[in-house]
Amino acid sequence: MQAVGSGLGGAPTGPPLTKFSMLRLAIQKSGRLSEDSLQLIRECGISFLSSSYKLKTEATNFPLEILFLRDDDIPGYVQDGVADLGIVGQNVLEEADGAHLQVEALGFSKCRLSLAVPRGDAYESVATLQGKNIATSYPNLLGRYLAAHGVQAQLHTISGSVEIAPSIGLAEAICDIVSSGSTLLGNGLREVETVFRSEAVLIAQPHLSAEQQDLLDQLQFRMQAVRRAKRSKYIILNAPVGALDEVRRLLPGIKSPTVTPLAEAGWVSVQSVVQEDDFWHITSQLKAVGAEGILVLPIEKMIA
Ligand code: PRT
Ligand code: ZN
Repeated sequence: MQAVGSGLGGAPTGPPLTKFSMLRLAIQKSGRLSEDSLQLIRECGISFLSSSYKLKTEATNFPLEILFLRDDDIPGYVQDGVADLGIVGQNVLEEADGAHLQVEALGFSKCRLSLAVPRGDAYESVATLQGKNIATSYPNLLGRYLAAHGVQAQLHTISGSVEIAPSIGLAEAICDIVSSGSTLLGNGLREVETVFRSEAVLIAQPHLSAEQQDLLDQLQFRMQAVRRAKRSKYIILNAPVGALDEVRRLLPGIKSPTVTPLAEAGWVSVQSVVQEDDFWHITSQLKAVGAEGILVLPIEKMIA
């Protein structure tokens, strides 16, 4: 057992915490969501004792208890109020008819639920699947998708290794989670339709007390600050004074960039924030207007 987490130092805090109330957060015990879920909690400045064999743990500096469960059980536990909050894939949530529980998309574990057919098979549109056998672990999501497209098919619900169903003669098509696409490729399958796009989401039980709602607001405030920071970079550069208007246009920052004169006459240092997605595009334009010594730093937390 070891102490993990960064403590409250440096974490965004927001309004003061309400006392005498607590939230129970269910996360996946072991699987694709586990590490990113724990990481997010740590990045929110919440410390807790972690061990690989425990089923629950308590945060040491926030009124939060963490339950470790199978992901499929999380929507039900939250719906019933056994857990107040959960982190789960939208695919699992939607399959369990729990979409109304979602409070926040978390931006990790992005994947898609897709239909796939053997690479050599003819496929024109979803209508090609009329009357076919389709293997899936997501009969509800797939059933709704096919109904919306007016297609009737026989769905075979299996819980794992869905991708081998066509090669063993169980089905002519499959519907499964795809991320890189290499599993489909390795099994001679071709992705033909995206049924549902998914990412990890925070869910909450419908009957939180006012105090618990306060705590959830605190938690969301921190999660949003962490996500905003991840999407942004801090940028520092030197530019000739004559290029300043152009640099300011490229780097508007949150309010406006910080501009300070350099010891060398005719030059300024500019500090600002750029979005990760725009970074390379903007950097090449900055160089083109004469910027030099461009430094880019990660941002830990970003409060709007
Ligand atoms: O034991 P427990 O029930 O808790 O876990 P699990 O085995 O049911 O779930 P797990 O850990 O595999 O996945 C948890 C969640 O991660 C899923 O519900 C999705 O929201 C998300 N996720 C993201 C994925 C993938 N990426 C993913 N690639 N879930 C599954 N896969 C599998 C997919 O089923 C297929 O077998 O990976 C394979 C495809 O991957 P690529 O990269 O080859 O396309
Ligand atoms: Zn599962």
